[in-house]
Amino acid sequence: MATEAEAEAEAEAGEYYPLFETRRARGRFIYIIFSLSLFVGICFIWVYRVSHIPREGEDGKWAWIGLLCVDLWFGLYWLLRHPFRWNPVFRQPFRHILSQRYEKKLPRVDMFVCTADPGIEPPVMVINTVLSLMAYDYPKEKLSVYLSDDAASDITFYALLEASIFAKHWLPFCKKFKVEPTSPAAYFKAIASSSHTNQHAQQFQAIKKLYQDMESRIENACKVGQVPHEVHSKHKGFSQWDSYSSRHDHDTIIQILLDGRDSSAEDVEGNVMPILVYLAREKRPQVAHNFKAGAMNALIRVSSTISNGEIILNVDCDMYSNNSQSLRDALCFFMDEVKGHEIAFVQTPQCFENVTKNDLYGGAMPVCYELEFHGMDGLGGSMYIGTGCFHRRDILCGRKFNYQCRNAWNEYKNIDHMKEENLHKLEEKSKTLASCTYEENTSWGEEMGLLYGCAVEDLITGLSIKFRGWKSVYYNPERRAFLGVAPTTLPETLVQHKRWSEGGFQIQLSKYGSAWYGWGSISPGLQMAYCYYNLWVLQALPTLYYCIIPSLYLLKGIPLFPQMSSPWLIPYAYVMLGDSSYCLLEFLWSGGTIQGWWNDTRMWLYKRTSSYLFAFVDVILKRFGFSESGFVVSAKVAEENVSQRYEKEVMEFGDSSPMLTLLATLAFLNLFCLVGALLNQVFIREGGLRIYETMTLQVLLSGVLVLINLPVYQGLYLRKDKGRLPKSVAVKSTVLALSACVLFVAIS
Ligand SMILES: *[C@@H]1O[C@H](CO)[C@@H](O)[C@H](O)[C@H]1NC(C)=O
Ligand SMILES: CC(=O)N[C@H]1CO[C@H](CO)[C@@H](O)[C@@H]1O
Repeated sequence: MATEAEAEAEAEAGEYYPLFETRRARGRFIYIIFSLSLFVGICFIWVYRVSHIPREGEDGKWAWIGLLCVDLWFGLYWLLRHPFRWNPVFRQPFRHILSQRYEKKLPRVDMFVCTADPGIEPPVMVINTVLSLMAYDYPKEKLSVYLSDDAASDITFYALLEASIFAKHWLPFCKKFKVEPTSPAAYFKAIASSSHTNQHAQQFQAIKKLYQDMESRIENACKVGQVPHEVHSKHKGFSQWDSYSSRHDHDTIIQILLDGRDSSAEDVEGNVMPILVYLAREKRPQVAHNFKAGAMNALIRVSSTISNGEIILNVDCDMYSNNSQSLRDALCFFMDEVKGHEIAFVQTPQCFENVTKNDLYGGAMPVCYELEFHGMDGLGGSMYIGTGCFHRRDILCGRKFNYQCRNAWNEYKNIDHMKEENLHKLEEKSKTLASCTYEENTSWGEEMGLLYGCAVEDLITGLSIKFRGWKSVYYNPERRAFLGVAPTTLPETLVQHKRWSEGGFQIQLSKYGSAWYGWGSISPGLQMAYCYYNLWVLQALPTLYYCIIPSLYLLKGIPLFPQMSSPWLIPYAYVMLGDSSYCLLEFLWSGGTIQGWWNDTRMWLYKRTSSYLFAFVDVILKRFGFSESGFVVSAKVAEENVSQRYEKEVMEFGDSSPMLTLLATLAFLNLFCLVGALLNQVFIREGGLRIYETMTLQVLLSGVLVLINLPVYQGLYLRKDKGRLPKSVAVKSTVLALSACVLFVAIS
């Protein structure tokens, strides 16, 4: 192959430069010493628990044994955290070298955008994502954008039709003025807020008006729930909705809106435009549609007949491209002559444009994206997280790794079939590929494409690719490649984490979770790192135990931790202080704030005691064949006053739900226990500060839990707005917590 020969020649001449470089993190030695010292502390805690079990008949024996188990589990789980921190690596691509070497040979790229509900994911947002991708700085004849609409909404189709017309103005405008970001909505917002005057004011105003007109037409259509009459009759695409009966029961709808070929697919300056395709795969009520994985697989097949790009980019419909160069950056990894051939996918972090300063719901997960993913990359590759990820098509379709196979980038060919077959035939062919029955008796969903049957199809697919011998790269540029919308209410966040933790646990229970299945294909460190994420749900019960039992025993006056004067207090203090300060430092280093860390800690608690618990129960129930697997689309857009509260970082509790009741019950339980114990101290017991001496840690624990739950008490007593804790939840949880306390004290 020419490329390889060239590279070798360059390498021989001593002037070979790779397309990307990898740097390792420093300071690992200090980290290892520190972790070892913490581990010694943890061992002392274990020893204390084992050696101080209360004797038969003494109070608190069983509680103590429970704590022993919980402490053991926390210590072991803590060990799993380390592989992430052994060897974080940071990648830097060199796109100018890519241009020098491969500008003429750049591969075709197919970009998939999936949407599932026009009510939650408004069409205007979706087309902004589409437009931002179409405007990538890349040869336009090699780009294709596919929108998969699982709701088969004619309004989304209408929006895409409008976008295809607007794009004819937008793409030349972006090119001419080097517009960044290339999502029109984000661009106009950024320009509006920047003060410097615009040199190209006239064209700017013109295009802004075009955009606003389009936006209002689409929003109107959404409001009345109907496509304007004149458009409906003018475009033949809408006739495909004639046989449509509901979003769960319809034929495949496919429309090639821009075919990248004829003159109707040129922009206003006569340049080629990317191919643009709308797809709503066939749905029948009796056939499982496999959620997003099913949509992605239909897209993979349909795109293979239309453009067959070698690289597939997949983004959520709310994640617009914030950097028109990031496609070239990603290609640097794939096309590198030395390492590129073993890389299956390039993952960028999931970043959000509307995370507030202190990130009330912990949505940004800075430690995860700024540290842990880099750590996984150092161990053989980060996970595939379902958005902002570039894949090689053949690998996504099941190809196994083989040391012999080197990069072979096909010469770019004109898509001749588009000329030969007419578009109508091509669409007909694609329809069968997206039909419900196509996958029967095939290995789609098992070996090919995204895997089925797991709530986190992306994670398990990425893992199966690793098991086939491939590596992946985590690319985390300072200027974000994609920006999305983070959950803006508490219930949304909790539901999202329920799905994630549930899916992780499903993976752990599948063949991919076992240590021996992946033996030899992924490193033990990476296996541990995956375990760390996949076992989230097992944190639920131990955390609940820590939130309930020590506080109840505090109320009753039975100590479960070492006294102030005991030397055993030292390991406790060291582990607690050491670990929290380490986590705090890590959080700050990752770009968070102190208040943000406190919020993150609160969410850490809430996720464990509600999302993970419910996920755990659900997985167990499903194992025994009880409930149905359901995918909840997290609501992505808020009402007016909800977003105001979000910006002020006031917690949004939402409607009454079992998750909320549980959280509130725990909050009240701790409040009652703490207050009860203190009152007991003041009014009943004589002799001063006894519990401070004997039960310092329990008082502290309850105290911290009360402090962390302040928003709950506020939400009940102090707030008057709509986002406050629902009355019914407040009543239920107060009654529950109170009766738990009373019962517990009475039983003894
Ligand atoms: C998004 O892109 C703009 C430039 O267009 C840049 O100024 C901004 O920092 C980027 N945002 C993030 C979060 O990286
Ligand atoms: C959908 C949504 O809530 N968007 C908000 C994201 O945050 C910015 C400011 O931080 C708001 O202006 C958006 O309305």
